[in-house]
Amino acid sequence: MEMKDDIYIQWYPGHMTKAKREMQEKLKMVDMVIELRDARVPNASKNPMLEEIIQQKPRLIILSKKDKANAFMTTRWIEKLRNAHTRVLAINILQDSFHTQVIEESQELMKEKIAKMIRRGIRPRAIRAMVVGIPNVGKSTFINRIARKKVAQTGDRPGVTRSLQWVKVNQALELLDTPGVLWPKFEDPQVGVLLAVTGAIRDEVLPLEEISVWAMRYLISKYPQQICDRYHIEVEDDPYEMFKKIAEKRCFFLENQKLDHKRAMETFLRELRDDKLGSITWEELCEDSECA
Ligand SMILES: Nc1nc2c(ncn2[C@@H]2O[C@H](COP(=O)(O)OP(=O)(O)O)[C@@H](O)[C@H]2O)c(=O)[nH]1
Ligand SMILES: [Mg+2]
Repeated sequence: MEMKDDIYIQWYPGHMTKAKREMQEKLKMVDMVIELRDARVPNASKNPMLEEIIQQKPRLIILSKKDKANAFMTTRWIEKLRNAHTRVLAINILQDSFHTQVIEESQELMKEKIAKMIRRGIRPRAIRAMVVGIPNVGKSTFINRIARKKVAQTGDRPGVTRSLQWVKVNQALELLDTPGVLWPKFEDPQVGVLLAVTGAIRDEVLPLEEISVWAMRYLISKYPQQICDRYHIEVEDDPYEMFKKIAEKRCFFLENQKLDHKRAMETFLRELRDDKLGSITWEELCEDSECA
């Protein structure tokens, strides 16, 4: 049985320290890091300590779930995140064929190191990379698809020590078979909201009203047309008015004949996550360096 990663379980301080230390151990074995983030929330889906953990290792950022994000915003995020030792690709991991692209980007990142080896007469071995990211960004799906087989991940359980296994992508690139699972930026409440909106956090642990009202407010200001197209209602500034209209439109009534706002909120959130409101990016580019 595959254990589903969860944003909240296990992340007490001791566990974070352990995850960090384990990753630093594994990093000694790799040339570069493939960091997965969710293209809809490129900032909220990062680990706050990643840069400190990977130090100066070259990094390929994969913005996953490209199909669910706004294409224009994804282009802008790619530009924002790219730098001298970071390359960025946006992909739909479930459908795109990204095998060649990932190999080429990795070779590009390792170009100087490879050239140096060749100059010194050393035949370059395959580039070794490690996949890292917070839960639910698509790490397992990515490894399985790029390896073109189901990679066993028995080492996911804590306390199971085993030797490092490499998954061969081709003769130029191999990956560590288990991804490094890191924690999100818990201390920022907005990150919690964004991870909830995108469905990375189980609904039982979040306040439905806060999440749906925030999401509706954001759509009203950035994606009003997508609300119109879905619900055929006129868009107003007040999110609560919108839930009222949705309840009316869908005939969501309580036993006392009053409108059932809660049901409208639940329906809206479910439809959002099922992509019924189209492709949406939930984070604007921020100017401060916190964002990269
Ligand atoms: N639409 C879409 N879904 C994806 C994509 N990548 C992963 N998923 C889905 O996201 C969920 C989490 O993926 P998983 O590989 O388990 O994430 P992990 O926790 O990082 O290992 C699964 O339901 C995947 O099918 C993508 O690019 N597009
Ligand atoms: Mg996984």
